Amino acid sequence: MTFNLFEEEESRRLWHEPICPGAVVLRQFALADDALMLTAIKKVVTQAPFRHMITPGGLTMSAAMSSCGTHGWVTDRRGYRYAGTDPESGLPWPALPAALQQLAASAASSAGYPDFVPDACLINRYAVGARMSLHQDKDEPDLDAPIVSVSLGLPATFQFGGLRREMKPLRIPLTHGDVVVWGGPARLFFHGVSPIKHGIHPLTGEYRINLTFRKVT
Ligand code: MD3
Ligand code: FE
Repeated sequence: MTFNLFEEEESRRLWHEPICPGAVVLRQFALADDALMLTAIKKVVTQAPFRHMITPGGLTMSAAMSSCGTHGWVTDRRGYRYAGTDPESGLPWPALPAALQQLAASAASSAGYPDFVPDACLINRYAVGARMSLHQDKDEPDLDAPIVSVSLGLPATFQFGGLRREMKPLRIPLTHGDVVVWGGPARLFFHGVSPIKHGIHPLTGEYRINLTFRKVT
């Protein structure tokens, strides 16, 4: 048997970090596929460009968003919902790239959700200073399905609370290539993203990109 120091080093760079029952960070799970994912996203956003949506309360979101898959998440003065077409174009959302769907399914499987098949991906783009305030993700009909999130580009501090908004959130650093799987008891926990600090990432420049894979149908 050959003893490959480099291989051992490579495997040591990827590890599971449980946050609480139902939530686990898979550090650098997506790192090897970073360029592939960014290329796929670039193609999606030529068809469904990033846009700053308006909340029902009339505020413009600081993160720009797009979606791919059977449904996209949209918000406007009428409320939040999943929609089968992009309201900007009236066209169906771009297809969910198979390589991205497979990566999300394999992350979920590695976290104990072997049957997760996402059908939608929400793409969030954060410029320096952009944030996301504490919220719950509860627009998906099947709350037994987890959500898989992939962080790319500039680092972020993720805020992870509990079932009630008042619970003081944990602060979890997420960097390029980190994947988080949220399911079970953590699925409805409040969460948010602190304002992105300035920096330049070699692949994304002055942005953080977050992908969330969801089962919407
Ligand atoms: C915990 N996005 O798109 S991903 C969102 O970094 C969203 O862009 C953040 O919150 C971002 O809705 C956080 C991590 C995440 C996603 C869904 C969750 C954490 C979650 C659902 C339940 C609990
Ligand atoms: Fe969320």
